[in-house]
Amino acid sequence: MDMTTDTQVEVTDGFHLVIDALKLNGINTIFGLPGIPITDFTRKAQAEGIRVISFRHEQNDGNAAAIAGFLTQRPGICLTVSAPGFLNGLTALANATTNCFPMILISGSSEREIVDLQQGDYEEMDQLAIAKPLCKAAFRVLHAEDIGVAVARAIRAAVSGRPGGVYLDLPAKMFAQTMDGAAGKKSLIEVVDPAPRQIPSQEAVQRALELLKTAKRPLILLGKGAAYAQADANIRALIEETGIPYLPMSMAKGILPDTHEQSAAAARSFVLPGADVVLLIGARLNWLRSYGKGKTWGGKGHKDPGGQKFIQIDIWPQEMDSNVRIDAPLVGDIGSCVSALLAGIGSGWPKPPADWLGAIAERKDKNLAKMAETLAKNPTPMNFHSALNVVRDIIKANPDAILVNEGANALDFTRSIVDMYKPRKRLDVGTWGIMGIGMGFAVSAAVVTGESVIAIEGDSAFGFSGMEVETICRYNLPVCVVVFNNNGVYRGTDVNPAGGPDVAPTVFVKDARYDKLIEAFGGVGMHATNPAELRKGMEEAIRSRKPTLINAVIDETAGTESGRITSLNPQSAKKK
Ligand code: ADP
Ligand code: TZD
Repeated sequence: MDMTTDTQVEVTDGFHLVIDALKLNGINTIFGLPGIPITDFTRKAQAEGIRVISFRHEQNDGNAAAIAGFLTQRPGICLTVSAPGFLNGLTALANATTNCFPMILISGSSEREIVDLQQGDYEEMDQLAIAKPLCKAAFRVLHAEDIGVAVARAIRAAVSGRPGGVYLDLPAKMFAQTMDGAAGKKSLIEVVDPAPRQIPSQEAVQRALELLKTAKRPLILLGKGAAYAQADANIRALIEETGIPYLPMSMAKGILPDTHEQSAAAARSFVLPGADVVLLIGARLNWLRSYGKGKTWGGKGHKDPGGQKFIQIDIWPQEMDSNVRIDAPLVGDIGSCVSALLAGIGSGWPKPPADWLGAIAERKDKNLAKMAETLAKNPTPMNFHSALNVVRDIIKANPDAILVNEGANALDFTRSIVDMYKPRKRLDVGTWGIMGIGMGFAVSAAVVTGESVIAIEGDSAFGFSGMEVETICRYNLPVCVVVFNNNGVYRGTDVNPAGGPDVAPTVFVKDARYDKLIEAFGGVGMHATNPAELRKGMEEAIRSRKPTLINAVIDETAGTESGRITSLNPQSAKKK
């Protein structure tokens, strides 16, 4: 707050009211990138004790904000300049909304009068209209006295119900508006109970329990909503007390340790078609689960249901029946729903039939033995498996470390090979399979949790946010980036079908040295051509907590096009 010299009446302004409103609501970090009209805002925020983490591209601070929201259940804040900066941040806002991560994109904007008359202001754009279809809610504040309400609404919209992205438009003029300090203070709102519990109805709980009781081959599917909900102990109790096998989706890995005997992850293709009753906890039946039907689920044709009955726990009522019939919808927050189920099962709940559990165990043992054999090989050049065998050991020895992961093969193999031991430790490309989250997530995870971060990156994936290694060095974050370098998108072996001097569209510069990038900013670069070198580099990075980038040379012929989702590539009908 400033004191005016002439009247000695305390006045405040738009800058300070936004800062005070955020602080009042426990928001103490902003991920941003300065410029007109928000440069002074970043300075003032820092002066007022907010941690301002400044990035090199807004998509990355947007991703940082989104994952901060996932990790903390508080909206992560991304701050950008107008038009181009706003648009750069928008991908992250849309991705956060798609993934149900709470974040608020705050962008400065140009003068309303000029924008609306389209008179060509500096960075002119009707940002509010553009943001609206890509997020849960969008608000603009024209008067400083409305900041308190706007920030409160933005916070509520981001974290209540199904979490998601919110856009807050702050025109340049508004920052400088002044008002009486006491009135300004009074105008701020400390949000009470921003994400109210949503208790499921007793009938819905009863219906779910009755269906679960009839199951001969039950299965529980945990999604990233379950990780977000932070109901870890109750979810574990539900699984252990019912004895039902479970499958974790990618970012739900670690809610229970992946080595848990009830994990059916190594028997996924057996349990999905085999199950007769499936309990979904914070997981949608979207493309990642083959829409709950088709051959994956034991259906005859690709649109036929497999005959399972579904119980679905979700906070968003409209999620029910989005792909197949949900026989027992359980609408509410996961914490409340799971504890209601726990109360209902009591102590004498019968374990699932032994033949179901036995068949799963048999499948698991077989697949795990096969995997162990593959991991034990030590081919030259190093491939995904031999490299990931190292990462697997490192995470086992450092279960608190956070694993960020993107790429195609680099993603799919890591997900299936590297066991997670604790909740919310695996952060990845999520629902869209988006590339570019890597360094934003890594910076955020390190800043928010203080833990070591290991980012396993395909070389293509890394390129989307690679410049943020400077940010990692600048803030001296304990991040170890491992670039799985196989010379291209997917693989490095394509050739130009026309035979000209250009390389194929999926091919990069051969034998690039990504490790040199981080050295430019004072970080530690390493070059690893075999598992022993990779192990040494990763161990050293974890020990020293120094910003590190390891260029891990991977066989350029390893992997497949698009990893596990090759079949999603459309096929040309025309034969050449
Ligand atoms: P995954 O990709 O891991 O399967 P999804 O992103 O598809 O997970 O699903 C997450 C689901 O969790 C969304 O439908 C969302 O509405 C739901 N969800 C998020 N938070 C909660 C919560 N606290 N309580 C109940 N449901 C939640
Ligand atoms: N652009 C964006 C924003 N997201 C995407 N998912 C893609 C493009 C397409 N894409 C994938 O789906 S994976 C991938 C791209 C470009 C990179 C795969 O190559 P990689 O990993 O080097 O990162 P692997 O391990 O070599 O397969």
